[in-house]
Amino acid sequence: MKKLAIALLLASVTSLAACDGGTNAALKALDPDNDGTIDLAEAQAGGEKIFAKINPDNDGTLDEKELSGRLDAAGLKAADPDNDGTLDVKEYAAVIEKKFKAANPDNDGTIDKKELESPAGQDLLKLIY
Ligand SMILES: [Ca+2]
Ligand SMILES: [Ca+2]
Ligand SMILES: [Ca+2]
Repeated sequence: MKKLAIALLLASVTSLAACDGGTNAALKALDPDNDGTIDLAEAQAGGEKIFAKINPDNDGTLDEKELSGRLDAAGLKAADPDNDGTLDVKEYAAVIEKKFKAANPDNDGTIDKKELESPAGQDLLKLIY
């Protein structure tokens, strides 16, 4: 029993460490001015890269399949005011801005590491990294 508890503990510590490493790597990649935080311009720059990356057919829009794992169907619907079932670059930038605001409760214009690790921050991260 004790062994199992230790194994479980180790497993959770390992996954925590992996998660933390992921956030650190993301922060580093998204923070070219290296001030330890992500501002909206940096978030949008990351978003542009992801948009290009997950749009291999290069038709200028992202459909539900291309967005899978980043934005669920409800998220797509909310981010799709013209209701054509896809996100163009403008709609994608708008949803990033919305999620950026949600992940920045102290409203200081930047996402710090702690904010990035919050559920809202992870939600934003899926769209920009
Ligand atoms: Ca920065
Ligand atoms: Ca649309
Ligand atoms: Ca902040």
